Amino acid sequence: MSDDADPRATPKGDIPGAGPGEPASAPSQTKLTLTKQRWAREGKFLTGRVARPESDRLPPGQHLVRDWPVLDLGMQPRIPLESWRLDVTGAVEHPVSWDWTAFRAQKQTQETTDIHCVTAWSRYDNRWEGLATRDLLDAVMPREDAHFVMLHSYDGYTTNLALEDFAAEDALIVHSWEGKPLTIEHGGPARLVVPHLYFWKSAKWIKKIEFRSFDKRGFWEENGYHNHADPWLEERYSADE
Ligand SMILES: Nc1nc2c(c(=O)[nH]1)N[C@H]1C(S)=C(S)[C@@H](COP(=O)(O)O)O[C@H]1N2
Ligand SMILES: [Mo]
Repeated sequence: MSDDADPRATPKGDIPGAGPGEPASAPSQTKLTLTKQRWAREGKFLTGRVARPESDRLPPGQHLVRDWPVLDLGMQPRIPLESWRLDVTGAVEHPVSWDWTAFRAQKQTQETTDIHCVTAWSRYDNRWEGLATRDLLDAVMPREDAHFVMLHSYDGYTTNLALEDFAAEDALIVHSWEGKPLTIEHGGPARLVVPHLYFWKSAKWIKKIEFRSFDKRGFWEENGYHNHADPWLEERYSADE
């Protein structure tokens, strides 16, 4: 038995009132829900990731460490909380410039995730707390032409991500690790953590998040690293692109 042949059947995935050219019917159709429906239609944020058994937890070519190595360009900026700012700019409906109090007043999320560094160490079970990138997206509302994100840091570092990678459900802008404020060497006051990509995509000392229509390579992406950086596909070097 099948109802496939019935031409009157509503196509799967059809979102009432949000089709092309159709006005939103209910007053509850806010701009935000419409944007989310558009993302759903376009398949945004479907990264194709699957849950893995414990035996498959370590990506190819990685080894496990228990300590947490420090890697950066050698300059660790010290930003007093009184002068700290996070600017969210570019292709968004509502740009923001949060001071520390405003940033800490955002909705809080906790996640426990693994770190995979391109220099071949991985560290399991890091307990983070901060602002989920999806909640940041709800606050600033990316415009329809926003497809990429550039992260700018207080040490001059940059790194680029596709919007759907930035918006991964476990991606956070963190201020705490294991229940304590993030130390300066690991990117405090606040850093990005995008667990499903190599760790160079997780900008420390975050200063500005810029939404863009076109992609542009960040610091390591310009200097020989892969533009995407999926550890499960060993996307380490730009020569492999
Ligand atoms: N601002 C900034 N963020 C950065 C870097 C940097 O040099 N500056 N290095 C990246 C690299 S290459 C890695 S592996 C991780 C290291 O983070 P950790 O020192 O907390 O282990 O930070 C990433 N984020
Ligand atoms: Mo790295």
